[in-house]
Amino acid sequence: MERTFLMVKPDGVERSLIGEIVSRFEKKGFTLVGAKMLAVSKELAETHYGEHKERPFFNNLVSFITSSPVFAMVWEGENVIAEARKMMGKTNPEEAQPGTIRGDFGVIVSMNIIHGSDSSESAKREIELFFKDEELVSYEKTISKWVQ
Ligand code: RTP
Ligand code: MG
Repeated sequence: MERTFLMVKPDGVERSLIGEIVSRFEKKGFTLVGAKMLAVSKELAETHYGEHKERPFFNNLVSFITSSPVFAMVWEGENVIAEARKMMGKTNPEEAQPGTIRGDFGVIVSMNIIHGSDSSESAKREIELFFKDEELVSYEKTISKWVQ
């Protein structure tokens, strides 16, 4: 089953949007297999966003992501990488559609609430960067069939 790495960024944490965001992915039917609060170090931020090293916004991006804690998650499900990106909306909240996380809650591109892996290679790399194997669980939803 496919897995992706999602992260509520410092603005989402400070604005108390963790529950809202987790809820959207739960209701969609995806399975949460790992989650934690953490303060991202400068080194971790630079590695995570390494692909943007030469971009003019890189330093701002690193200082923003290290400015306050984040909520890191691993979600599992059918086509979850692409679906989560759809649910997040476009990078720039000004262009993100209503109904998407960035469209509903984001204001500016430098503070756009949530990160999500953009490919299976990124997902694998980012999950390994943020989580140890023993921090992730694997399970089937066997109880819910008795209560629905
Ligand atoms: P993310 O990696 O955070 O999930 O966002 P993304 O894939 O939608 O966008 P990406 O191109 O990977 O950019 C990473 C983050 O850099 C910031 N950014 N600022 N000032 C700008 O023009 C600009 N462009 C990108 C955004 O915060 C974006 O999420
Ligand atoms: Mg990206």
